[in-house]
Amino acid sequence: MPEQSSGPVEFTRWPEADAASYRREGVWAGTTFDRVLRDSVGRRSDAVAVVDADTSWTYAELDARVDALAAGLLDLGVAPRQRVMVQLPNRAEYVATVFALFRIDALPVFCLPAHRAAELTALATASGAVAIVVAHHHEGFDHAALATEVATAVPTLRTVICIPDTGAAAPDDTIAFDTVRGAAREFPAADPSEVAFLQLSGGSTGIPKLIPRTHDDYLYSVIRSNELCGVTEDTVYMATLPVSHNFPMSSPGILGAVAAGGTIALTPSPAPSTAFAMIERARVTMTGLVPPLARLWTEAAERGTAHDISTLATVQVGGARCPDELAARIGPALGARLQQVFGMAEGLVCYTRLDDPDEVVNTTQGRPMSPLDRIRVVDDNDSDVPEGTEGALLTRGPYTIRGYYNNADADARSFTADGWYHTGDIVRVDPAGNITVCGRAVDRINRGGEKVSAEEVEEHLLAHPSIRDAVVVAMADEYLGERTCAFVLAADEENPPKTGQIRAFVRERGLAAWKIPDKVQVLDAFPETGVGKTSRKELRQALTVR
Ligand code: OOB
Repeated sequence: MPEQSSGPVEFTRWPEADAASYRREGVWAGTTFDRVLRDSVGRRSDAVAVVDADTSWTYAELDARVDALAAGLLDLGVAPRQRVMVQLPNRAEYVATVFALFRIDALPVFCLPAHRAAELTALATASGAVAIVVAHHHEGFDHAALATEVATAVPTLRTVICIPDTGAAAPDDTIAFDTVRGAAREFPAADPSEVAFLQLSGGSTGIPKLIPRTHDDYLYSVIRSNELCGVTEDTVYMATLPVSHNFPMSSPGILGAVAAGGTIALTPSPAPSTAFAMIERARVTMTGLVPPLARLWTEAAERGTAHDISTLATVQVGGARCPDELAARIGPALGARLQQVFGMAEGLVCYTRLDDPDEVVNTTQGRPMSPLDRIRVVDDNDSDVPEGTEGALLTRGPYTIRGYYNNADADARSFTADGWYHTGDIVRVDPAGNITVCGRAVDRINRGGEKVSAEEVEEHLLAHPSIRDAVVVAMADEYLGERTCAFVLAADEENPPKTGQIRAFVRERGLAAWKIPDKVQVLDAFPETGVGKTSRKELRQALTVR
């Protein structure tokens, strides 16, 4: 069903009684992202709001850019409540674009620079986006060409806005980012209880799931994160991970920095050499990393760095399980306090507290940030397990969604009738309430924080004419935690497909690089469970016993 490109954005609301109590208790503060920015501009106009590799803007400068860009977007025909895909790398224009969309009450759709044709086409179609904002080349890839191709395929997507390469013109069929400027005017006010943007799900199914987040619910998570992480106007938060991820976006992330009137720094690359230089230049106090990156930084710092990274006070690690051995090394190596973050784009975010004992910080993933978060740990029959026992984590609360965007099938799988979200994670909770993530219940592979849906990759493999069946499973990996292995059955056993060809085939279908199977193995048959289903468990085990 093609999604309308304008009109109200439907979503599953919280039950009225819950919403009323969240408002009464001031948890949902009734403000918007635009007002949060305007407040910080009012208080901190001359303070530095955004720094990247070659830019530094004060709050007043950011505000002026947001004003001009917002007006320019309206002049281009982007209307309130319409969706606009943002596929920009970590650079200052990212911040201006997202806040300009908030200012005109349009909804950013947070895409990642690694997304390719398959993902962007699916996201454009599912969101009904009318425009996409890209930077021409990033890491050697032509994003303008890709965006133009996707716009040709998806009828609603009519405008490609492109930041040209330095010194070059914007390519044909795109609108140069800098020309999207309009005269100041009154902008439509957003409703705090409505959807502010569409976030992407880590996903365990073939179809991308879009996550509708309201101003009220998301701002609560940002403000509460700020309190808990000690974010103030002196904080310089550096987005090291791709900033569209929920983690650097809001936990407390760049939005936390803006809400506190602090500074956002954006590093063009997470590699220690580049990132450490940025820490020194912007006097970064806080950042968030996935475990493989935390290992790279830790090892680099242990070897010794010429850069002064002594301003770094808090280093967060999340997105995937941080090995205890690594956790113990991060703080001493980087000269900062470690904070583990276990969160999900659907809502719930858990933190270790800055004053927790080392034992808790180094071995658990913390506890929910809000006293209003509710969690349950259940067995296969959805019955609560005894405290301290492993089980599947369910959650519900003031900033956890009650349904995906326009996706009844996914809702039926992921939410109980009374609104609990099935996180797909297997956890254990200790008597103090701290959560340890032990594994996952769904077919999702966590490749160093980047999630891979087994089903999504299997669907692409099955499109190969020489493949009769395919199963994608996780294989343990020292560095990334997990990598992907695809087991396939040949359509013609005399003529099995070559494994290299299969990987090239998946890449050519336009999948993000992190989803290309790390390993492909052709089998004669799949092991089966007692009821004749393919046994993923046995396939996973086959990988570990070698
Ligand atoms: C974050 O969000 P998503 O939506 O990309 O992925 C959520 C999933 C969780 O369900 C869990 O399986 C895994 O990522 N995860 C962790 C973890 N943090 C996330 N598994 C073990 N240990 C951790 N610390 O990844 C995300 C969103 C907000 C803040 C931080 C991470």
